[in-house]
Amino acid sequence: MSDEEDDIILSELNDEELVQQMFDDLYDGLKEEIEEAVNILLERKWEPYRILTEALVGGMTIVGADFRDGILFVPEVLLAANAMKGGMFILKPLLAETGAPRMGKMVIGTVKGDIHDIGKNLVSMMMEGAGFEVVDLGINNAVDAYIDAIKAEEADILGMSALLTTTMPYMKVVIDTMVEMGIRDDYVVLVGGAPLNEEFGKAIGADSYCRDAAVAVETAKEYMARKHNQLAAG
Ligand code: B1M
Repeated sequence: MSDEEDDIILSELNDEELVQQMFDDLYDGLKEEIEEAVNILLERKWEPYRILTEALVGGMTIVGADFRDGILFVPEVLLAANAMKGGMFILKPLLAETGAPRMGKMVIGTVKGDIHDIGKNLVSMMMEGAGFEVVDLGINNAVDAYIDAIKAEEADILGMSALLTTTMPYMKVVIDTMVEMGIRDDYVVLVGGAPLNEEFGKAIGADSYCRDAAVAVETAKEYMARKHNQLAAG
């Protein structure tokens, strides 16, 4: 870091400059600076969701592009991810504070062979914020972990996340196993992750592909509304 950067006082930047600085700090993996900036934006009455999407996810998009292009490498991206998590940790209780009524229960996890968890964590946070109960299985989940959890937790929804083209086919293994066990239709299966798309979601037999955390929340709400209507009608 240069001396010039050392001198930056985050609270003296205007909102636009501060978000730009957060992009730089996220890129450099500066967790404390990210946490300070998140707190400053909160003091400035930014909505937690706006901070999450505009500043943190925005910054991570830049990191992702340079990782793809071979400008950044795994250790640097890990630091960036750690800084992002610092910011998310502050926002999590605030996103969950909306006081929404309990909407339903979701079990979510990243699939076997895959250790990416930022997107999944974001989905969990947003779902909790919307009033869903979320059981987060973490990363690297084999089929048994998913099946055991949805049964034990009596979940309404199974959410799966995959960030690698090599791990996304594993979602089909889980869904096929549910079909074989005769329990597929007992759950709504939502899938997401950067390499997926609508077509893939359909091809593997998921109920819906969710482009981002906000879409996951809306989709989950729609399915729960349908379920409640069916129960009311039946
Ligand atoms: Co990885 N990585 N990574 N990585 N990494 C990607 C995914 C990659 C696209 C980078 C690139 O080349 N451009 C690339 C995959 C290429 C491919 O498969 N085609 C890649 C690679 C290759 C790898 C390694 C193989 C690198 C290596 O070792 N040589 C390795 C694999 C390790 C493994 O999993 N076995 C690896 C490792 C890592 C780190 C550990 C360094 C770190 C992860 C840290 C962590 O997660 N704790 C990392 C990171 C951070 C990334 C990028 C840069 C960022 C991912 C991220 O957090 N995005 C990523 C590049 C990219 O995606 N542009 C990349 C921010 C997050 C908010 O978005 O996860 O997409 P996302 O989640 C979104 C939506 O997708 C959706 O909602 C979220 C919020 O809006 N969503 C869901 C996600 N899951 C959902 C589940 C749902 C619903 C919606 O369920 C209902």
